[in-house]
Amino acid sequence: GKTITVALVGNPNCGKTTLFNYASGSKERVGNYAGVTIDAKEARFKQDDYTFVISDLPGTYSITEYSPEELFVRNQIAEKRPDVVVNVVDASNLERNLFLTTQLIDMNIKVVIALNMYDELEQKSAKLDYTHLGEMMGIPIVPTVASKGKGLKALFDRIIEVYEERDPIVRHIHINYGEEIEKSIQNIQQELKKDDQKRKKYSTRFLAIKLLEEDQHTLNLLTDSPVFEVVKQIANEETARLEKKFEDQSETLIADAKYGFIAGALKETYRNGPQVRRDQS
Ligand code: GDP
Ligand code: K
Ligand code: MG
Repeated sequence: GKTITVALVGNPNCGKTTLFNYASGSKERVGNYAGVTIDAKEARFKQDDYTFVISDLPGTYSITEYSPEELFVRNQIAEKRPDVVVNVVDASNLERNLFLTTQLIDMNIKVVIALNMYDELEQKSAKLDYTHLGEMMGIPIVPTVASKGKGLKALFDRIIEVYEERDPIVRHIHINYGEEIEKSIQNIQQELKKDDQKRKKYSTRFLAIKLLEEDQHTLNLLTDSPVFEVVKQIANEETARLEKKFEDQSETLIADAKYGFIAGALKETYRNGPQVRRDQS
């Protein structure tokens, strides 16, 4: 059979390690990464004809470059290139968890969302049309309760579908950053695309967005590129243009657009449960 490499990515405390242990039958206790060398725990297991090599990555709210954990996770995704990234999302904290998802969307990689803590959503009697939310993001969403092993068979079945490029939900969407930011992205991307090696290895849209965020790590990735000097200059010009026009940091503008996308998607798909009055309990 085939081997599929899978990386678990998500915020701290969303249930990654629980899912990892349950799926792989691992008895190993994976504690917090605080104070410990940052690494990825790896395990292997079979489902049907497939062997999964699954890794449990440190929890992060974002994949920028502000902490060693974030950089580690980013490199695991962008350089190690797992076949499928499982974005573990805490269903009881959607808005915050989906921020990381918007960054994965920019990276244009194969993603499946494990909508974990689904029991907590049900307890609140909240309603989420996760099929529609998945359609809007181009990412299949599978509800799971990792602590009870619920939904995990369905999750790995879905990973196979995505890996084999048979999943009808999967499509590459662009988060719309608004006319001006899109113009800037395009100008940078146009130049980046002249570098065949980089365009094969990375999503040029992701690189362009990161450059607009003045991300040093991305600049470092490009120092060996024949278009480096030109790209750097265009990125500086575009960043300055946006910051002047909107009187805000370009990184903030991009984050605002991401939260706008999430708010719009949840407005269409999420309904809060009825408020419970405290004095009744
Ligand atoms: P990680 O930081 O993402 O690795 O999260 P952990 O796997 O350490 O889980 C954090 C906590 O959430 C633990 O107490 C788990 O037992 C609990 N947990 C994990 N999955 C679920 C779930 O689906 N539902 C509920 N209610 N709790 C869960
Ligand atoms: K929790
Ligand atoms: Mg963990």
